[in-house]
Amino acid sequence: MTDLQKQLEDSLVEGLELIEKATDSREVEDIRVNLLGRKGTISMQMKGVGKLPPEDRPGIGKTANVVKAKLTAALTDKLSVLDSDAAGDSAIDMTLPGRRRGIGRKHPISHVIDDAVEIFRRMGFVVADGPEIEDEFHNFDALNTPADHPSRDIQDTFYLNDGRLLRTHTSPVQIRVLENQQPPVRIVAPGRCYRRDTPDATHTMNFHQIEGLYVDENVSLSELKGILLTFAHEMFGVDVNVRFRPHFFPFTEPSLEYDFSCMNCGGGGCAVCKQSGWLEISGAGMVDPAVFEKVGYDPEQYTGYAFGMGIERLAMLRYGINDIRLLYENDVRFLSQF
Ligand code: 2NL
Repeated sequence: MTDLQKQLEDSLVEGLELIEKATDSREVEDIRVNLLGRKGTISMQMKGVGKLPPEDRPGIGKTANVVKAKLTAALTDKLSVLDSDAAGDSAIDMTLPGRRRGIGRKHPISHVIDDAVEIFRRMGFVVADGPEIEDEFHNFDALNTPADHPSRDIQDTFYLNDGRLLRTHTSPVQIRVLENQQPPVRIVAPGRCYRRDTPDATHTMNFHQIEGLYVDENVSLSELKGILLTFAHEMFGVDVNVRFRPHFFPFTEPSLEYDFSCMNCGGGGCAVCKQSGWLEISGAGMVDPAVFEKVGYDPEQYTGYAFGMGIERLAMLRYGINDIRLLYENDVRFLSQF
């Protein structure tokens, strides 16, 4: 081995050692210049090639190329190791402002349900809950709804293949409570209901209802009116009045529909109440004795009132929403207003 060959190989070993110990990219660059630069160790050593006998020259050239290639590879590897270490540090820029996370808020339907429940809770009602998939007995039969009643039609109710159905109101929740509890019963049942409607500005195939029920000895219709009037005052303000109109439901007798005086115009007539001064809210009545018999209550001993309310209807009146479908599109620009 020639002296030059030994010098080149020593330079390689020393160079690799230096590269290994380098701690930043500037140091690596200095090592590169010192070894491989125009005036670097390897270049200077190669100047001696010309003085060698011609037969030794190709071997030295080969060694020099191998040494250069190994050093270059070691320099590149070191730089990429230092780079990825540095990336780990610079990913945390302590001077950047924090990223603000959007704060979610209650859906207007949940808002109205929570407020309605709280109002009824203060009047002594307890919340009851039950399944959304129901059987015909709890959704229809126990509510004295005849087998040929139009609401049972497949055009109006979603049936499952096994004969069960998606509840069309929350009344079955109340039926289940009556089956399992003795009077006095004073409950509200808020929840999701399903009906086969064609969606438009006032209908969706699923909607929310809150129903109330009070059963005891000597419960009267005038108490129902007081409860609904108090609810109207708490939900819409003390100027709102309530009126009853006669109606028919299979599960109540007598049955009625009730209206709130228009909170938009104070009852004088406007576009919201279609100039009538009144807004139809929902139905109510005294529980039909046939319902008491279905759940094993003595209809001679007990009376009770029941009422329903559409949550979406209340939300639309409260927030001035003119299309029910807005409540189901989950457009953040809409939802962030509540
Ligand atoms: C409506 C308004 C109503 C009831 C719901 C009810 C519940 C039981 C017994 C008797 Cl367990 N009635 N609920 C009563 C009247 C009206 O909802 O317009 N429904 C068609």
